Amino acid sequence: MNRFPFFYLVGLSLLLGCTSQKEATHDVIKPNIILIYLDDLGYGDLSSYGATELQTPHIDRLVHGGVKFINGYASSATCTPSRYAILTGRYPWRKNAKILSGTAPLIIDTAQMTLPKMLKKGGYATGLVGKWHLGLGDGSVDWNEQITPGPNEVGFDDAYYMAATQDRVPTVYIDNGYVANLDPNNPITVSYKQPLADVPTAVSHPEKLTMKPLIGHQNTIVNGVPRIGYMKGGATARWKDVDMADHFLAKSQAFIQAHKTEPFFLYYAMQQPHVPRIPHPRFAGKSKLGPRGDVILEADWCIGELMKTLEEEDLLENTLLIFSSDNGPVLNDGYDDQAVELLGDHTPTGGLRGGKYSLFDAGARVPLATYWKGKIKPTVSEALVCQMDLLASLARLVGTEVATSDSQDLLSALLGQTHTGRKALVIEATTRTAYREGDWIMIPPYGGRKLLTDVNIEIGNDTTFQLYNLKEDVAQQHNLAETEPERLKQMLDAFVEIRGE
Ligand code: NG6
Ligand code: CA
Repeated sequence: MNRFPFFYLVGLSLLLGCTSQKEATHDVIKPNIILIYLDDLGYGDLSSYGATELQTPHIDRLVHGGVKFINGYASSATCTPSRYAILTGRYPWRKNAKILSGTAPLIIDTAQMTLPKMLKKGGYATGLVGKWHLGLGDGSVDWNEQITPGPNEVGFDDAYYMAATQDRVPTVYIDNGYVANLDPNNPITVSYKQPLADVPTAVSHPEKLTMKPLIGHQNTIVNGVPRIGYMKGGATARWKDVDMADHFLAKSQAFIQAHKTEPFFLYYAMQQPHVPRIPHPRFAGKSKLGPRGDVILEADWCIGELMKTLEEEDLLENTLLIFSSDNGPVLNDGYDDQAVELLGDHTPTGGLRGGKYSLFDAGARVPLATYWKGKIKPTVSEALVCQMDLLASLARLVGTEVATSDSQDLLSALLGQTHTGRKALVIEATTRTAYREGDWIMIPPYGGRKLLTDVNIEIGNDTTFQLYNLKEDVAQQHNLAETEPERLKQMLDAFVEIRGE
């Protein structure tokens, strides 16, 4: 491994931090990188981002001990597009990325540059543990054979994952392209089109339900929970929802231990607090907020355990941790888990407007923090940054050349050395887009419902242009489109140019 580029590229300020002999001679050169990515965690869901009804001490340790971004964005307000962007460094609307079913084909081109491929080029061992949701196979997956292409074909040496979401079949773990613990005598069939014979669903066997659906989620019942899609067989391979968190944690710890003597990149894609929210019994009832709060506490504990492993292995000072979420919060996302009823004074959006699925800011603005013990000085940064920027930024960190267009090199902001980030960003929500520039956000007119009544979220549609100053009006209550026509025009022109329309 060539160690020199790091020193030239990262610059003097970081180098000055490398005082000890140990750091100067090895570990610090290519830090391990761990991307901790939650699912549907809102801007206000952490005590370090203002929550008072939930305490998340382990995540807070990262947020308060590193750079806490207050203008950090996922590319999108739903999962698949955000995950596409964070892994490819490309705007997801260029690919028309949308929430995928459990049988959708892989949407990342295997020739496409990705974050794990770039890091592999830089000498990293790369691992995925957790939620994938970027599609698998080429359109005709046999779940009983090798499932390819998938994460291993887009840059992960080692990948242990669920295909889509916890609420979608197949409800099995996949270990490097093969369903884990599959008994060939009990093969798996998955269908999103028609029901499978003799498979209990929420409609045919409501008495088998331990969690009731409110919207959708009417199909095959697994562990008492009705899912989206139909699945038969695979009895020995089916996951247990209650120990999914422990399972992914153990896999992550094993990956760290297996690669502790070489630079590694771990994408730890946690499932909380996406539905169905099923905490391990150790966490059930631990928050006052019902399962949604309980699984956030569970995720926080897992992150604490991961940190312990890094400390025990003496890796913490040589590991850059990046914490974020794929999109904003939702309470009722289709199951009766009392998220609305038990909310009390908790504000998952942290005062932003909208939520998951929304072009308003709670859709894509999420907690985002970087932590590197001894290297990053604690600070709160206003820099506008997007998860999509990790590709270009980390390429500079590890000294790998990579051609990017949408992904911007914001390494200095990510390391807290500057509070200057992007000038502008296009955000996406259910295939609609909006444009942020400086403190301003412009949402073009979109027809359709303003309120997604199923989830009770305002999604940003209006028949006229919307223009908000997020610094003065974080809750997006004052539409200034009419009073700021020149700004509106300038932003619209810039937006159209990026969108290429
Ligand atoms: C929606 C599901 C929701 C969730 C979401 C994907 C229904 C009614 N709603 O279609 O429960 O699964 O898709 O969430 O089925 S995401 O975080 O993966 O984007
Ligand atoms: Ca999500």
